[in-house]
Amino acid sequence: MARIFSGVQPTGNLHLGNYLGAIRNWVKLQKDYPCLFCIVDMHAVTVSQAPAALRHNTRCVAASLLAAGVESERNILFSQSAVPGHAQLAWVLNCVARFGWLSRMTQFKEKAAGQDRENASVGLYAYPTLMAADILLYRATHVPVGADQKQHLELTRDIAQRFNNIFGKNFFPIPEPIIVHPATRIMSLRDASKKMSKSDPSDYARINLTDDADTIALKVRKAKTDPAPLPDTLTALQKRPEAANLLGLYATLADLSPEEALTHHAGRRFADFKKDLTELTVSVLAPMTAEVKRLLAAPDHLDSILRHGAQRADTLAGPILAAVYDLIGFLRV
Ligand code: AQP
Repeated sequence: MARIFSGVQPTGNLHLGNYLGAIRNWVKLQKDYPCLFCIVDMHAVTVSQAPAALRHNTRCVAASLLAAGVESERNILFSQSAVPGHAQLAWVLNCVARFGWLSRMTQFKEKAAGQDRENASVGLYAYPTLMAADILLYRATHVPVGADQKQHLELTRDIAQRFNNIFGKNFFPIPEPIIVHPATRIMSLRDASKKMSKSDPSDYARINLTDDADTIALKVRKAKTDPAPLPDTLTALQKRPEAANLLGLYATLADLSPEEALTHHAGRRFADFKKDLTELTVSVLAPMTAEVKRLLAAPDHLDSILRHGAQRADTLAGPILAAVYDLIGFLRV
């Protein structure tokens, strides 16, 4: 049976990049497949998080997912640390994965490169085996992934394969990626060489799903651009990363191809184009922002949705984890 697992880290407010690159797609996928939507707080703590902020961000992410259209009754919405099976299976998979495999993971190298490598957490290094556990704990068959997670999903496939070879043929399905189109990668509004990110120290680098219309207008107005008007060919646009990012953002929000968006806006000055971009962004986000506010005002209700989701996830995971324990020889008394 097909089953999708998707995760998002509660490392901050969800932003337009998360929405357009991932969540909008999840909302479509939930119509055709049973889905687990997991707020991966255990992944978040692989880099340091302030405890109160982590709790707040977990509720914020839950509210944003619901406001974006994730249906918590049809699917399962929960936080990772509420289901112990993630940590339990991760340990087993740590022992199945090979040290050399993890050493080749480029995301660890990139993330650890920004800090003193000796000081990076062991959790950051082992992040991919926890991700493998997230997926395999539910025998998920499909995982929507952006380019940055492709290598981790490959590793999950290798781990599943090795487990199957050692302990039991075809126990884990080998999960398939659902590749997100690279054009939906939204870059920082301050530096188009970096992706829009929750943990960017500058709030002007991103548009949050909780930003009001004035804040969105200000951020778009301040978004880095160059002095020339928008060009009339995609080739010319590609040479101007900031312009390409804003046009790409417009195209994605309007459900147009970059070519179509360029046909509408070629030759326009940024001052004018940015007004249209603001209007479009506000029209897409305003209903979500209002719903996020409403949900965050009732944290008990949000918590009960997450609690119910965790119970359902735990019910699915229990027999799979028990079978893993039997296969590897843990005596269960
Ligand atoms: N800028 C982006 N454009 C398109 N898609 C994006 N995603 C993230 N940023 C962009 C997609 O959102 C999903 C959830 O991401 P995540 O929270 O698990 O982790 P991330 O990719 O590390 O996101 P951030 O915002 O950059 O968080 P931090 O700053 O904590 O690292 C994923 O499917 C991701 O591809």
